[in-house]
Amino acid sequence: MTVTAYLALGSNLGDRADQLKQAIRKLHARPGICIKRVSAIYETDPVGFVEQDAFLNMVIAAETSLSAEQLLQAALSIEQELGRVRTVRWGPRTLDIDLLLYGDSCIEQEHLRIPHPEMTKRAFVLIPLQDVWSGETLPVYNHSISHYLSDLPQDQKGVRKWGTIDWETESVPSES
Ligand code: GSY
Repeated sequence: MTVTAYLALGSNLGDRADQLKQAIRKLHARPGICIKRVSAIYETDPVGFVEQDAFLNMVIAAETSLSAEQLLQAALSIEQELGRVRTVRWGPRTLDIDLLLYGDSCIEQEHLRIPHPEMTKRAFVLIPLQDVWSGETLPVYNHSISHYLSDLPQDQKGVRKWGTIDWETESVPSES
């Protein structure tokens, strides 16, 4: 049995676009994970700890035969493989992979909450999710992405399209 899972990727340290691309390639190379759709890349103003550089964010849809826990472990180990550096909590990071949705599951565990509890409050998640989301309402939340986006104040959006990624080839969009 396979499930479609949605993952959010973000980076604001080092070669941001290359790190996103490597993360997608590494996820796809893992047994039981097949990347189906990738959003555009968006440059986004930092949320939370605002005194840091802009992020590149994107969302990917993956078909997986892994459990949600196994998928989370794969994401965490890829963050480590790509040399995740996080100096300050909520601060700059080379790569962040968050599991947003796992089919229509609702999971409440200490280290794994699905759907991601903050996803409907973050334009840097909702806008790229729109690129790859094929359904109407979001599972468990039961409203559409545009419903949640229209609830966000304009000044919290801070999301600009930056480029697209061709993760299946060697070329990477340039940071300059
Ligand atoms: O939650 C992921 C890390 N993160 C981000 C992010 O990915 N993008 C933006 N724009 N702000 C963020 N603040 C944190 S923490």
